[in-house]
Amino acid sequence: KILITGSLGQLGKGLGRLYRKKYGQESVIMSDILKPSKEILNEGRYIYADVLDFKNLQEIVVNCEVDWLIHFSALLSAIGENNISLAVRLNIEGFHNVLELSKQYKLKLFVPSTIGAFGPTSPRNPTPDLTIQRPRTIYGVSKVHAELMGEYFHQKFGLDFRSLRFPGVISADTAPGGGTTDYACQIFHDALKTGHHVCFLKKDTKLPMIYVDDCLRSIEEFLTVPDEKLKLRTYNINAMSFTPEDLAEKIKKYIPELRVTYKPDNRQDIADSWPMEFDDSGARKDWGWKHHYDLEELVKVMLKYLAPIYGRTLKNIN
Ligand code: VAH
Repeated sequence: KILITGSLGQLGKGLGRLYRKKYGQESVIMSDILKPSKEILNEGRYIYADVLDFKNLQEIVVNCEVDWLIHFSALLSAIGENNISLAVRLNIEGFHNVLELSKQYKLKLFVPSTIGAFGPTSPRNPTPDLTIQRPRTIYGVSKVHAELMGEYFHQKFGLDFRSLRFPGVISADTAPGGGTTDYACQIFHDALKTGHHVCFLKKDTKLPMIYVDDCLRSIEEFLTVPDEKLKLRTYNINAMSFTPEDLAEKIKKYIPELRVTYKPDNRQDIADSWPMEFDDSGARKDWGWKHHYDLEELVKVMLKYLAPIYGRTLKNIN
């Protein structure tokens, strides 16, 4: 059985749907501390789970015969900087609970990492799998901690710990969750709703990005790679890099009236400390990772999904 923590978030929702389809509704237990939508409740198992409550988690692992644990619960980069003590508790203490249970019950454990696990002293153009990691956000520090602890428990106790470092994930069906890359989700809604987007990053801020379907497929593929093929427990995953200006230009092909006002805020400092190009050659070589969506495809799939929701029909979008 697969337990997903933080399953109502940007990645959890999509992975829950993918795994329910792939392994059957009874094999997937979506969990979070919020009330789920009717759709999520009706399409399979959902349970309240607070990763800060060890006993609660332990009961679920035992009673629901969990053997895979996908741990998404965390505060992302920007929101973590505004609530450091909660980020420490959730991203570190919560992770320790999950790590301890995975060891105790021999679970396969997946924890997402991020471009945010690197900092200003890491090489940024490109950033390889193995290099200096001195991130400047509590989110990044907690993700480096998770990578190191997971790797240690793998060596010491044989824990099947796996992690992928993701770029900014672009998705249409979940509201952005306090990340620094979330302008790239919001701009699509603003373009369709008002034609005006206020971007919290400078127009030339280049960041690695990935469309959510590619991100979720990378997890699905990575978790079924035979252990002997893995040279690392944590791999970079990439699809493309672009700036807010690049993205706005592509959207203007379909919504020419789009106007962007650039008003950098505290998230600019975070973005300036992150990779600009992300080297995922390790994942491509060791277990055959490849992305499908580039910037053109990303813009089309996002607008095709969102336009009807805003009552818009766009010309020349095939
Ligand atoms: C964030 N979207 O901005 C997340 C991610 C690549 C960054 O970890 O915090």
